[in-house]
Amino acid sequence: MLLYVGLGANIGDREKNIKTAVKALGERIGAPVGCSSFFVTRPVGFISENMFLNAVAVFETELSPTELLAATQDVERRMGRTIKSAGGVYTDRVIDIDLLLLGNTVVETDKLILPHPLLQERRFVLELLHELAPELKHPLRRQTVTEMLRNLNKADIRLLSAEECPTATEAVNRLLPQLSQQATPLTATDLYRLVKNETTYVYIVRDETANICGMATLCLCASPTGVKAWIEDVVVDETCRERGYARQLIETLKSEATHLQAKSLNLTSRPLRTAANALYRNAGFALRDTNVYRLQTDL
Ligand code: PH2
Ligand code: MG
Ligand code: MG
Repeated sequence: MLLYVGLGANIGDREKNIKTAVKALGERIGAPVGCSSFFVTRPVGFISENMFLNAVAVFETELSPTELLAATQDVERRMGRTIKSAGGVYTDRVIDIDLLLLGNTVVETDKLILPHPLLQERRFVLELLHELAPELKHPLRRQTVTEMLRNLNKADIRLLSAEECPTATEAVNRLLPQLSQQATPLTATDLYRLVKNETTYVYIVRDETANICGMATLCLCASPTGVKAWIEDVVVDETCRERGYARQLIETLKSEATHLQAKSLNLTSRPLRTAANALYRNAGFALRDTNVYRLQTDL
């Protein structure tokens, strides 16, 4: 049966640790038949300055779930993994070996759960599993790895509330330089004033771990010919690209503008921003045949 194993290390020679573990497992449980690339990932679920190196490997094995657990734990111990977790809190580790999937096996004891119960929530597992087996099905959820990854890529997009301003300021200030080199940092009070402004709506994008990784602003502009909505300051953090967040953000803004009864939804984008422009066109925005004038001062 095919066994998918998640490997992680965040101290020592991380690459060597993972390679040693794959080799040791191969000798104990059966031949390795594939290994993903190695990814550097931020620690998830605990705070540490030591980044992880993660990989997923697949083995052909005849062993039972219990035998597999004993084998992986033995390899971890031999490699110097002493503490599993301190009082339920994750700790730095030279190696962590997790049993992810064993064919269609479903097991639930107090020692072992298969498939791995957090599989569908962990990007550092799904992205790597996706390299090896995009169409592999989760025996209980009946979803493929591609589908689980798509679920993970669903951004949480909501209006920024006044209460969130103090904690969101730092993240917003990380995004601003990606919008414009001239952008000056905001204080929590600046952000609070924006949020309190009745014609300004600040939307925040959060990933699956609730990290702020994007934003956009909808500005309502009322005039005698109706309310026009303008999209301003669309940005998705460079570390979170290729997850479709920008597209989801624009779709949210479209539906919000409709709810706010705006007569039109407008945005400007420089011609050289080809990726952004393609995204806007795909979202139904058309280039307007109009001249845009801007006063040549520092106003
Ligand atoms: N493993 C954990 C907890 N957090 N974060 C990353 N990035 N990679 C891991 O392998 C990992 C983690 C518990 O096993
Ligand atoms: Mg783990
Ligand atoms: Mg583990």
